[in-house]
Amino acid sequence: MIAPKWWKESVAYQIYPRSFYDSNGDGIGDLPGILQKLDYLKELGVNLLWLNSIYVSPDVDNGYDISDYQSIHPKFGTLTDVERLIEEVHRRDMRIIFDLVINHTSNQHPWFVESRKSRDNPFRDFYIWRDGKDGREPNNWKAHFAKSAWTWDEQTNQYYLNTFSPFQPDLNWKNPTLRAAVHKMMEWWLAKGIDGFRLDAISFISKAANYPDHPGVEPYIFKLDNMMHGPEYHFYLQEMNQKVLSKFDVVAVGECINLTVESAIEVSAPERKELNMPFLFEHTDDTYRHGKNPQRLKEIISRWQLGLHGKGWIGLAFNNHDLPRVVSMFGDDGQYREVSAKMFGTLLLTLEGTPFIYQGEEIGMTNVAFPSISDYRDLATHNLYHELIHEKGESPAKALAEIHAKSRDNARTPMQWDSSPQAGFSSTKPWLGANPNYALINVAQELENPDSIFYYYQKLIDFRKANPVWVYGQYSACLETDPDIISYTRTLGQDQLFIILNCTRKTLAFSMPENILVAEKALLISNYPVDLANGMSLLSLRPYEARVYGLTILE
Ligand code: ISL
Ligand code: CA
Repeated sequence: MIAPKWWKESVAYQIYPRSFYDSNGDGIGDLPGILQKLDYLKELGVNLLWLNSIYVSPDVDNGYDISDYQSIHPKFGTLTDVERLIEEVHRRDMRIIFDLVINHTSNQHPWFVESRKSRDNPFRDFYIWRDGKDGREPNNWKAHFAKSAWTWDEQTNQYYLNTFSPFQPDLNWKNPTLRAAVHKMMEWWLAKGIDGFRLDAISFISKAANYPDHPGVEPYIFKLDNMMHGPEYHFYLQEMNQKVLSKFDVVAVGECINLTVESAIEVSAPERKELNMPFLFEHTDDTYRHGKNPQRLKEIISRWQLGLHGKGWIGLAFNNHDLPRVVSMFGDDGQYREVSAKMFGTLLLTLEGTPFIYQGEEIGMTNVAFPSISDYRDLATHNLYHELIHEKGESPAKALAEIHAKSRDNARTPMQWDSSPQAGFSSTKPWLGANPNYALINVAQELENPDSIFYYYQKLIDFRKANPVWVYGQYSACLETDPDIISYTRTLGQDQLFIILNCTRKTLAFSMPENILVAEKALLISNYPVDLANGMSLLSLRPYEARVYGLTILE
């Protein structure tokens, strides 16, 4: 039996504040806007909110370059708005966690402004400074959003390390004074009453000893190995747990990139006292790189469900602010948009791990295809476009097609509230254009339709909150060799769920797994009407059909 915890039983919802709801007509979503929509979220049933970064930032990377950890960016509101929001969230029996970007800061952060002034500045050692090697950078690491992970600084004739962009210098976690400053800031936030953090890029806080080159001949190599999971990684997490997290009843969710089952257990096993859960990315990374593939998806899911049970815990998501939309990347955003949205919702909410719904997922929002690169705002998208055109020699049309499929802005277009101009998100032109399909896909419409994706999610969430087997049940794979169907049971005591999901646009026949007793079947939820009287066979699945049965195991 797994130790029960509120954060295992929660259903989480990620809010990208900039694109959620604009309350004051400046085109940018804000905290009062979130406040106005809390009842909507309460109606959906989610009870743990994660807000993307809202701190003061020059916004080179939409708030993932923080220049003041203890102030709110004026475009989002004030500290008073935050306090009000925390209070109103709690009044509705929900919890709220904030994003925390502590692998790096903005280059405008006062710590960095000081650090770069002189080699003997008291803040010098808050960042990672090195001399060059053989007339070039200290090593061949490529950054996420730049050619080199090192940036030359003329003031002191040294390079600083930046895992992401030159505007995001990495903090030097080896320095105990820096760590103490970070801990103090975290404690300040927790004392304000937030219920935890999502820790951005946390696996990068410890680098391989002495910053070794990546093997290879190219001048800059993008490989994460040496940039993360360094020797002090677990020490830093345990210290943070002991000094900060353990003093509060909060949750810490890590964005731990390149995670394996073993490393997930290391960061989330309760006895190790590090984080509560890392996010699983293997399924999203795989699909992002190789395209839809139900067979690979089910192999990944099974391996994680079996490997982690009773040993660790995981955060589950098919979408976030860095990824394309789930219906576009995993499902079908055309003819089967609604059923495929519901099918992936069923998968998300019937696995072991805390589910995170990304804003708009509950209404089946899709990727966007803006006509010009100038319509995009994301730094990584512009970098990718530049690389495709100038380094790979692609045509603008081909480059744009790739952007349509992969851009992080797919997830960042304004939330579609209704069919009025700007999707009801704002009274003015938003910071990033709305997806033109808002007239057809929007919250108002979903709330009017009893068969909508929204109400289907609501039902799944209700089940999950009321039945421990949905949260704690042991996973066992069914129909393992079927290439198109994902199927499994979850078992807790005498309660069992049987889940069967058609991951394709085809109608498929299947045979009931032997251990599932037909007579005891009870359909709890499906994304199609099941009308046996009209000759429908229980042994065939329509495109993207999803069914969840609740069974009782008789002794
Ligand atoms: O989004 C990605 C690629 O386009 C990922 O590699 C992403 O950069 C990585 O998962 C880290 O993401 C986090 O930190 C970044 C920030 O840009 C992302 O929005 C954030 O989720 C730097 O802080
Ligand atoms: Ca606003």
